[in-house]
Amino acid sequence: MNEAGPPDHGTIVAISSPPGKGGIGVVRLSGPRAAAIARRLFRPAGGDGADRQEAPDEPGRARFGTFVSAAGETIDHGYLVTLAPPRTFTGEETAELWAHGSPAVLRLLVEEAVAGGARPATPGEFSLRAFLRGRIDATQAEAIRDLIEARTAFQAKVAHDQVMGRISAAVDRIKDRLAEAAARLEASIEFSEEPEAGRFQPEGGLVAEVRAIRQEIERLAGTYERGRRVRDGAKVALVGPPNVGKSSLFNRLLEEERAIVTPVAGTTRDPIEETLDLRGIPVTLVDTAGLHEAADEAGAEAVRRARRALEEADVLIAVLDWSRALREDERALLRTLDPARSLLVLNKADLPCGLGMDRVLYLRRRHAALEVSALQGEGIEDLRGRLAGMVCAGAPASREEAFLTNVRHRDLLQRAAAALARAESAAADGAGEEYLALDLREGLDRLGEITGEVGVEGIYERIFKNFCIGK
Ligand SMILES: Nc1nc2c(ncn2[C@@H]2O[C@H](COP(=O)(O)OP(=O)(O)O)[C@@H](O)[C@H]2O)c(=O)[nH]1
Ligand SMILES: [Mg+2]
Repeated sequence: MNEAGPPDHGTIVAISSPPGKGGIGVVRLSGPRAAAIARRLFRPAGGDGADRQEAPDEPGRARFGTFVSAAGETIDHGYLVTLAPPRTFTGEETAELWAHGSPAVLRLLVEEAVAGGARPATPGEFSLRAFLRGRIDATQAEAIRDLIEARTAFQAKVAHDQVMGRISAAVDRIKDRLAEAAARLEASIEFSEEPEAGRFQPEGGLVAEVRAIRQEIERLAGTYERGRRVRDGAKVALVGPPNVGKSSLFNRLLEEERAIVTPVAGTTRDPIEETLDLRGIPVTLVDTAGLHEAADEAGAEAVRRARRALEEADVLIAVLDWSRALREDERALLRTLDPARSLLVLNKADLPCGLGMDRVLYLRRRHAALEVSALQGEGIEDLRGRLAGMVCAGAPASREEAFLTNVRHRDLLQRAAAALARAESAAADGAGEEYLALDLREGLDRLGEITGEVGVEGIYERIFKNFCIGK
């Protein structure tokens, strides 16, 4: 393996459809012999096979036939699609075998392709090749992974915008502007002997231009704070003593019977997680065991896990029982609630109030408590709205604006901005233009790293290695 990734330019093969069974499964080959290897595994229908050489498959057209082993045994039937370079995903000759989605069949096809001269692909190797051949840049490769891993339709749309080059376009605009400033500066250094060297300076002066570019970089980097929610989603944990209706509420919010609801206290041992789509943000809802005194070892472990879930949560939904008076441990829970990241819910509002109206008024005022009935569904839409307001606060609501969802991009932008800030303060200190030029180049390099045109060494390790095989 060289520093950029796998070394050879041979033909690679992998199952590109998801693991497991399905109606259709796809084995993909890429490389100089992709079509030749695939054709040897394929007998087009409607011929005895003798005319295969005379009737080559047309690039981009699916051809129906049977897949056969080197020994001549039929494996399955399906389609062969060959694609001619350079207009393929990898930029190389590509062949796809569409068979039935049987893991055994697909594995057999891969083995036959390997016997025919292909090599099993490493994780992310198709994407790496696409990158190395300039078909996609690093941000687009990363976005493909995000697209595949999207849990909500909004996430998928945002990722697709990035696959289509939205982040690269935003970065390239800034980079072009910085490259021009750097080129002007370098020209003015080169011709510094000439009386008119200053004519290379941008209008308004170099420092003002560098500052404006830095601010643009910082603005783009700042969108990450909002964009990360779209990509990472949020974790919301239900907390409260046993039997107040946490699991019932969990099911209500998910509109399905997932958590086990029982009238016996302390049945939810493991935190149970499910994902909820709240205005496009994937919200992982966690139902915890009650934070009660553990009666046995398993109960103690459940409480520990519940505590951990609470620490990791972005938002807590604290649940109390409307139908009875507060207990001491519940008062203690109320004292620990951080209003910025918690919602207080008074459940069982279908029953007569046992909390006492004074207490209810106080909880409404102090904690903006919400009365709901998990059993009958009252107040659930309000709760959903309040939760969405909290979880989605600040997250972009539309895909119209470009925003970052990838921390690698944010970090490189911050490093580029830091380099420009150094240039600005060097200029203020009267440093020579050569120093400024170095800082501007440094800024350009960091921007170039975002799309992957700079720093190709080790890019396989940093970006592609974590992809799955077949991608
Ligand atoms: N009347 C009424 N009973 C409820 C409500 N929510 C839950 N319960 C009942 O309270 C008991 C405990 O509920 P569960 O969801 O298991 O509570 P958890 O221990 O906090 O998870 C069950 O018998 C539920 O049917 C509600 O809104 N109204
Ligand atoms: Mg429960």
